[in-house]
Amino acid sequence: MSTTGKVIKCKAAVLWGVKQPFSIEEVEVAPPKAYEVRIKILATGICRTDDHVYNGVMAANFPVIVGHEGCGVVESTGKGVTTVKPGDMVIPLFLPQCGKCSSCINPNGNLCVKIDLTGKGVLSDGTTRFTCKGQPVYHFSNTSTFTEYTVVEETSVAKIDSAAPPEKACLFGCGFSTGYGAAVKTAKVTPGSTCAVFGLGGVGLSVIMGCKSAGASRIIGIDLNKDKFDKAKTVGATECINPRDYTKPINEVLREMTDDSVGYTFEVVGRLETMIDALASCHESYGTSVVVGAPPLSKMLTYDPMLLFTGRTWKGCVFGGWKSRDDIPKLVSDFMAKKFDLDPLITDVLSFNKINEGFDLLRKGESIRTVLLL
Ligand code: COD
Ligand code: ZN
Ligand code: ZN
Repeated sequence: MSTTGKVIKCKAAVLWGVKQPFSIEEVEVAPPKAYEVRIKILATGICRTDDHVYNGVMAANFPVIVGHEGCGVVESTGKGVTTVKPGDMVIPLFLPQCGKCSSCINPNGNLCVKIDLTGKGVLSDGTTRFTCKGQPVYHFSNTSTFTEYTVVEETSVAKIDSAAPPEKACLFGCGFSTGYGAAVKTAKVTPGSTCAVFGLGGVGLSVIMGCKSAGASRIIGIDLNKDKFDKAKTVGATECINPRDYTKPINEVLREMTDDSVGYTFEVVGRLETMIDALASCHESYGTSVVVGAPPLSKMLTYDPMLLFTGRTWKGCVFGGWKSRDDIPKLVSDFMAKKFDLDPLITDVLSFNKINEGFDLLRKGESIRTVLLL
């Protein structure tokens, strides 16, 4: 029996308040309105940002359905939707691409104005499509993937190869694309270059994969936790160092190690100190340093402007710098063509009901990515 145009009752993991465990509830998901798409989610990754909502350090309205790294199949579409149809395999996008705003129009921009940075959690008509126990439940980051069905705007959906395996393709919704794009799209790492990556979590590992696929000759991984080194080498790091093993500042260590030839550095920790260390570690004349980690809120940085005066380039990126609807399908095609392997990033696969266990693994630092199957 077709569900088109009808309310769907299904399971979702609802966060009722800060630091309350995910509660698997029966929710009602309204049909998509005009320019909206209802998606059956098949798999979703757990990202640090979802935990930031749980901890109350990221703005959101409660109750809320979080999750923003998913893959699913279009169940139905609202009036006016032309770019996807029922049955299409899709990735919901926390960074939309409306195609009309100043970032979308400029070939070098990607920060679409439709991104929901303030956590208002409603669709463009100001309402939600989720209800639980008679109460509206808020959306998250234009996505909400911790549910069997979600509704998103057409501008927040990328149609991908229907043969892509959802339990891997979900990583294109956030972690992999963010790191890989920082290297290949934002820094534009060149063949034969030397790169240094600060922070070897899932996003840092994806940066390493990007540096490798761009043809870097040396990729140096940097982390305070040496347990991260083996995995980093598996995905392409040529060597790994721990700043705590040296008395000299890390930029001097890197200069000596590389005969002063670090072309690209990446900050993938989200700390002010490592942002400056990464900047100082790239070549003073031709080096580029990319801020990938989200900085702590309302914190200021002071730095010696001589670091830039000599010629360095300092940049940042959201979602790797990709134009989400245009570029994610191409990245998925590259994956299907075996240009890179996502398996090293997926440490755990659990059924959706075990979502709280998945978050425990993240909090203990034991997982890179946990994928939940719906
Ligand atoms: N020096 C070197 N390494 C360090 C230091 C330090 N001072 N401190 C911590 N580390 C290491 C940790 O040991 C860890 O291995 C790594 O840094 C961080 O990894 P994880 O596993 O905590 O996190 P990731 O890789 O999944 O994500 C980290 C980011 C900082 C990239 C992430 O939190 C983030 O800011 N993402 C980008 C923002 C964004 O686009 N958000 C939108 C949707 S998520
Ligand atoms: Zn994320
Ligand atoms: Zn836009």
